[in-house]
Amino acid sequence: MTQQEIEELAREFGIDALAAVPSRPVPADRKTLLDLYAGYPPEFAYLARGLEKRLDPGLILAGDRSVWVGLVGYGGLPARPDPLPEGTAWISRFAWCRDYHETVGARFESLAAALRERHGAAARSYVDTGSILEKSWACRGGLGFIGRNGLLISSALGSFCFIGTIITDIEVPEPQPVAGNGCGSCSACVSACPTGALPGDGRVDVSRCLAHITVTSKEPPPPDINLAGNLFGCDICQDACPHNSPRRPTPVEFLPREGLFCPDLHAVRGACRNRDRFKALFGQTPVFRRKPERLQETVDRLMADPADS
Ligand code: B12
Ligand code: SF4
Ligand code: SF4
Repeated sequence: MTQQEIEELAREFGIDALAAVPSRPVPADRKTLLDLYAGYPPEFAYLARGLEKRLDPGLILAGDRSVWVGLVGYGGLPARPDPLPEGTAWISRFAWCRDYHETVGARFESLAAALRERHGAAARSYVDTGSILEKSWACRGGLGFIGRNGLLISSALGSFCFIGTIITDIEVPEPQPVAGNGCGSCSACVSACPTGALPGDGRVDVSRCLAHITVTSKEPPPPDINLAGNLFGCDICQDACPHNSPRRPTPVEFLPREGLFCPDLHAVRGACRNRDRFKALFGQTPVFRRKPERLQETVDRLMADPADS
């Protein structure tokens, strides 16, 4: 498979950047990763359980020859108002539209199906759904670098991009060398993070990260953590990043759904108490996967404590 053929496939399936990398175990230190995961909250115990597969895609697909990794940009507009309008909160860009596991997942699955049908290949696709170190493969594919905010940053798309992967038995050549760290002397995300969750070396202190506290945590938001107006997810360390400036336009399918751009907290609280309204407001978005009681705990905190906004 040539680079040109790979680029044509990306265009055909609506993937903004695509690389194919010869598959081999990830050269990460097993103990370092286990130590890292040991510091994560219990909701992430599955990361350590799947460690062997994360380090070696051959354990997912026997006979694997390459990992295809691609990016789909979701833009940076509209910008977050500063300050947020009174009585409203912020829903993260990835969550204010239809769930990317479905929309972006469908593109990678269609590409995997094409590899199976046209090339007789074995191919399995994932978008945040498998035991695979997605950012690491994107780096190896030369699609970007890991910033101090812990995210994959592409020169063309910034960090507002989803990552998808396909493990397959197609043989490919080695891609161009990986781009180096492009943070230079910047540390804007580290200073902007409202909870001090970024030590500045690419790691994230997950128990302090609002993306965990408002999306995956099964506990109410800790009283000592400033929610900074975030109802679901957090974009602050990405909004601060010069690689996301000037802001890229947002493709139509990733624009905020009605009622989800700076939603009114009273409306959200009402929806948390009524299943039909919850479905009408959040159905098919990532927010719908959150238990209404959990979301309401965040709403209550945001309404009770203006310092959180
Ligand atoms: C668990 C998880 C989280 C957790 C923990 C995040 C973390 N940093 O570990 C929480 C809930 C906090 C989270 C938050 C968010 N997440 Co998340 N998350 C994941 C998930 C499911 C697994 C990540 C993981 O395994 N982490 C553990 C570490 C060890 O693995 P790793 O980060 O991949 O690390 C490897 C490389 O990064 C590399 N590496 C690490 N540091 C450095 C430093 C340098 C200099 C270099 C060269 C390499 C390097 O080495 C590691 C081992 O190989 C991935 C999907 C996936 N399967 O990968 C999405 C994913 C990382 N999340 C994503 C998103 C969008 C987010 C949020 C932006 C959502 C939001 N707006 O609220 C936030 C961002 C918070 C932040 N600043 O990172 C996207 C990121 C896209 C991108 N451009 O990078 C992913 C890839 C999902 C997807 N398919 O699009 N997430
Ligand atoms: S997502 Fe928010 S809380 Fe998490 S590291 Fe970035 S700025 Fe900090
Ligand atoms: S804000 Fe600065 S330090 Fe943080 S990821 Fe972007 S370039 Fe790197």
